[in-house]
Amino acid sequence: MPVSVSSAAVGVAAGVASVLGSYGAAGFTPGFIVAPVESTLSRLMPGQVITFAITVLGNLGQKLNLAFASLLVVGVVAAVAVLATGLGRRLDRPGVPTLATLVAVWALAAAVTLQPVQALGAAAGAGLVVGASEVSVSLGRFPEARTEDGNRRRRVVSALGTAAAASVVGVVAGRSQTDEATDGSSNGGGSAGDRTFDVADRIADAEAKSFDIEGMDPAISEGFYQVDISSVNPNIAPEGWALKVTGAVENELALSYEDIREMDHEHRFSTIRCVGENLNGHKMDNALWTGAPVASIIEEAAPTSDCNCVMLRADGDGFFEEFPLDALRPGMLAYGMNGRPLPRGHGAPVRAVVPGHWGEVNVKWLTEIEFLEKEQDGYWEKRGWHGTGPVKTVAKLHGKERRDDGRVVVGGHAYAGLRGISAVEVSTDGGDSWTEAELTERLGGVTGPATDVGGGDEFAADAWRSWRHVYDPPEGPHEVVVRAYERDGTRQPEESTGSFPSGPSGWVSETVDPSNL
Ligand SMILES: Nc1nc2c(c(=O)[nH]1)N[C@H]1C(S)=C(S)[C@@H](COP(=O)(O)O)O[C@H]1N2
Ligand SMILES: [Mo]
Repeated sequence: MPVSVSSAAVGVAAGVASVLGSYGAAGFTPGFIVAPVESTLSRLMPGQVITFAITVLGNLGQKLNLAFASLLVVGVVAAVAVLATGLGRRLDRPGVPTLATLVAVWALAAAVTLQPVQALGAAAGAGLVVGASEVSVSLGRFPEARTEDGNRRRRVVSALGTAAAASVVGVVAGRSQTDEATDGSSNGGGSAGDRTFDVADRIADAEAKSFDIEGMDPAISEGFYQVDISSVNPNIAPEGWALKVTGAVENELALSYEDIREMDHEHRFSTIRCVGENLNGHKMDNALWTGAPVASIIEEAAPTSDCNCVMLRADGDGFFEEFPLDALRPGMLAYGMNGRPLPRGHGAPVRAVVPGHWGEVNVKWLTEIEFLEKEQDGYWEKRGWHGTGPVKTVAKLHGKERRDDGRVVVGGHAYAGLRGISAVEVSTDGGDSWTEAELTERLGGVTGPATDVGGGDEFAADAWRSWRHVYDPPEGPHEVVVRAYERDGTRQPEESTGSFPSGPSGWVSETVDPSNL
């Protein structure tokens, strides 16, 4: 079937309107027609490509993937609309092209998203555009006087105009749908406002142990980073959620959200850091988590294998990670973050928080704990990463500020997982001489198993500490280097490596130019 330029233009307009119509109906949730396409693309992407994207393109890689997936959907819907219009027109009955487009695009969207009701948004977008182009030709006082060319122009112009209008409506509606799904919550910063959980004393403790330096977060991160295998996060209501405990256990369990909420709970500061981040990057953050210790669940399930390995899974996005059971034992099933319900982007309704290990084992939207007979690779390990072990030690340098008296203040957060931070040293001459930095006390107000690992009951065993150093700067740019010491006195290794495959290591070193501060 030959396709004219004008039909193709109407088709593309229908494709765009359908993607934005779908966004309008579903917002940025899995019902959005692009979501399953994007997540399938990232899942199929070869390990090397995805590693290149992470280490070289950073967050841009995922945005490109989303853009590509959107274009792909526009193209497919355009083709469907052109076909449906063509077939409909052969029947030579007004309305048939529009109806055929509506039905075909709805079927496509419903099949892709498995959300038949929200799929109406995609169908409506495409249907409106094709409908408008039909109407523009059939209406008019002297249709017989119209030329073929004029008709073509009218079809295209009305299709484009309708697509533009539908897109605006879609964007506005989609935003509010997204907000609704995300509960209006941001990413759980530490600032004031009504809190669901009684954590005011702990938040106050963290505020008191924060340094206020330009460029550096307080002790509770203001914008907790997010790393996901898919751009569009699962959207799981607590009532629809369940946790299965399966595999090599004496008692398989199925727990509802209510069950988890009825268990003993604790509030615990824990830092999470992504293995794929840059050495002085921003994918390391700290929050106060509220949840149930996982130890009692492990005990109730009674593991039968001696593999010491466990797989956590999230059905919502198909993520899974395997790591030692001993690492999970002091972990928690978190449903609160900084005193509020866990935000959708951080794994609502329940995520794992595993002390001391790289971010990837902190599985979000957790739906299954499977005890294994023997070890298996997790999602990222299948792609070449070694990101399930204990974190490496780092002292970040994010805060840089010039004081009125001309002195310079630098600062950051230091984190060594459960090995703990005992000191941070700073050099302002590229590593020739070193001074001990000021260090905040460990965050407090924590009880529970994670604190058995040194530090006593009052301290968070797995939270970062903040450092600060004030000095008289030399003239012009100079190199500031930072290095951390663990609790047992071990100094972190100087040698620097990239993040692939087992996380970045080395001393952070940044050029500071006092005249730019
Ligand atoms: N279900 C699921 N859990 C997940 C991920 C994911 O993509 N899907 N990403 C992991 C990675 S790589 C990291 S670093 C942390 C990040 O947690 P955050 O997004 O709350 O910062 O979540 C982990 N848990
Ligand atoms: Mo990560």
